[in-house]
Order: sequence, then C-alpha cells, then structure tokens
Amino acid sequence: MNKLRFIPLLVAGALALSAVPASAATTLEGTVGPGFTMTLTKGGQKVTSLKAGAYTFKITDKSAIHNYVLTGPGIRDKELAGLIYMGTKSTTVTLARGTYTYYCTPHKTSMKVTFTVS
Ligand SMILES: [Cu+2]
Repeated sequence: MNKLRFIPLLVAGALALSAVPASAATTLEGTVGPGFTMTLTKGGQKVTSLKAGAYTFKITDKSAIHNYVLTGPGIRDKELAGLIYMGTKSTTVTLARGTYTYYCTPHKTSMKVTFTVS
C-alpha cells in the first residue's frame, strides 16, 4: 500500500524533468556601436572562453554602419546583426571546441575579437 503512494510523485517528477529542454541555450549579450567597439558578455563579464554547447547571442546593434558577424568551427561568417540594421536580435548557435571570432565586416582590422571554446 505504501509503494502506491509514491507513484504519483514519480510521475510528477518525470514530467517536470521532461519540460526542461536537454539543449537549453545559455544567453550571451553582445553590442556593436555606436562607436567603433564591439562587446560580448556572459552575466556581465567579458567572454574570453566558453564551454562547448548551445548559446543564444543577444546582439544589440547601435549603429547603421556596423554589423556583428561570428565565425569559427561550424559557423562560417554568420551575420548576427546586419549593417543597416539597428536593434536587438537573438540567434541561437552551437559552439564547438576551437577559436571563434566576432567582427564587423567593414572595419575588420580594428573591430575583431576572439574567444576560445573548450
Ligand atoms: Cu564597423
């Protein structure tokens, strides 16, 4: 009789677990402009290294003369915010081990930052 009382609890527990997506992405926040600067932060800290996995890049583009492009293993020059575009845009990508770079196409010599994924 005691065993039966636990069954509803087990079912509830299983449902709660299945409600969380296995690949829940971590949010990163990035900015570009209005000056000639770009940022990428996680929880307010500058991103220099990350663990491999799914990430949502929430990019705020404050300038119509800059874009925000990500490139690295498995991601080839993916534009996360366009040149003319201004506003906030979220894109979820999967980062693999290696070195990634985010840059602005017209100003790539000065607006280019790298981080590593392990
Ligand atoms: Cu630029």
